Amino acid sequence: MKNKFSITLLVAAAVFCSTSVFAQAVKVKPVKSKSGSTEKVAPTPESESKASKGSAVKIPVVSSDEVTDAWSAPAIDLKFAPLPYGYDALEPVIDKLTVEIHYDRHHRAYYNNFIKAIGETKMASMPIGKIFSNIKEMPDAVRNNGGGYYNHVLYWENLSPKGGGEPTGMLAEMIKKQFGGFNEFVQKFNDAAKSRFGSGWAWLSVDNTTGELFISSTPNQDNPLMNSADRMGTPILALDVWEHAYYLKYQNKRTDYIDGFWKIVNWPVVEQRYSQIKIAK
Ligand code: MN3
Repeated sequence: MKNKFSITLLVAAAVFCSTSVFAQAVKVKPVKSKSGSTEKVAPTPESESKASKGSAVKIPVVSSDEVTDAWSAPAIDLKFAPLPYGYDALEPVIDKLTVEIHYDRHHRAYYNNFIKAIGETKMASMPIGKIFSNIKEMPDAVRNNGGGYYNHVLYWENLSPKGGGEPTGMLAEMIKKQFGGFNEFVQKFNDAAKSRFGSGWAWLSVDNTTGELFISSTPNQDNPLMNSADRMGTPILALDVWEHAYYLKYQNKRTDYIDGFWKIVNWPVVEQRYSQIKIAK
């Protein structure tokens, strides 16, 4: 069994490292299984179908303080990754100028200010997930800029000009099991995104203690990894509902932007994140 899980883990790591622009930029080390460790990765759709088609869906449990291995580096070593596509690639859902300003000015500023805020402090050597899980004790500059940096990496990565449609495999099964179906899930996510007052984010995450999927929204640049969150978890789908994400094209019509979002969601990336989440036995 141990070998099987090791293989699953290495395959998942290889897929992740070969497809993630962020992972390439940061030069993430492949995931290694620790001797005697009880941690495992959630089964991939492939391994699941090979193992026991039609068997009960197991709920993965996330180990605390873990984001993904892409984020395990000391925070000071994290890089500002290239955008995974051109500025105009998400048109007509998100226009070229919005993507350019959002990525090259807003996102870049969060990154620069985050690195500036943690430099010469003990936070520099901490993984960003560890900083987030203690965020209530950290300075506001770290909370706002660290969140702003991390959240946007997830957001750009979970969008694609070839996106849309529905998830498959384990994630699709879990969405059906927990929300009743894909359409019900979208409705609930939209409600969270539309009802967030002011600036913030909507999320699909995996609960840190129960392993269940859950939908939430956070204010400002907070995220579900932060110990300030109403419910903590590891986010696998991010939607930015700050006005800077949509105002040039949609003005006050946040609802239209949210409806368009589903046409460009990169489900393979979201599924990959889900499969990478570690199980604490
Ligand atoms: Mn933004």
